[in-house]
Amino acid sequence: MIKVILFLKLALLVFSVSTNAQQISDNERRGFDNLAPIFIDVDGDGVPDRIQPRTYQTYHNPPGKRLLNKYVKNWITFDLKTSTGKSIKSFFAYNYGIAGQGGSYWVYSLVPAGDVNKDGRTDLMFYSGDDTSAETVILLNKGKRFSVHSRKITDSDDWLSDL
Ligand SMILES: [Ca+2]
Ligand SMILES: [Ca+2]
Repeated sequence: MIKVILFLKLALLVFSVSTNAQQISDNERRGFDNLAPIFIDVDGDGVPDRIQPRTYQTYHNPPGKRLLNKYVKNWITFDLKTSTGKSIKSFFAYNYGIAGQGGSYWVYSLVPAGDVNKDGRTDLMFYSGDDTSAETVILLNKGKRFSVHSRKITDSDDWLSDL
């Protein structure tokens, strides 16, 4: 009986995650040049908290080699500041491609994912995609930090048929 309940809980969890994945609407997808703040109530006090997206690059050219575009990685990260003044800098960082690469992801989104692990805290979902594939990352809200719960890569055919 316990096994059945666990299975049902798991099935519900998977269902709610995939349901959330479908809820990202076109106007929630934004280019990596759109770094306008995102407001989500992450500490559950009823007041939206401010999440500031930020992009940066890291350079890793092998010793003695010229710095080529393929050695330049593009990252996006997020800084949280709650309405009560608590902050978590760079609570999640995501490598969305390399410089000069045509095929890297070009849109992203960060939205509430509901309470995925049922601990009372709202969790987040990060989405990144282009016209061929997408990746969704569920971030568990641990209060003072966020941890990656799952990553899922889908191709666009699945994505479109889900809409
Ligand atoms: Ca809040
Ligand atoms: Ca939670």
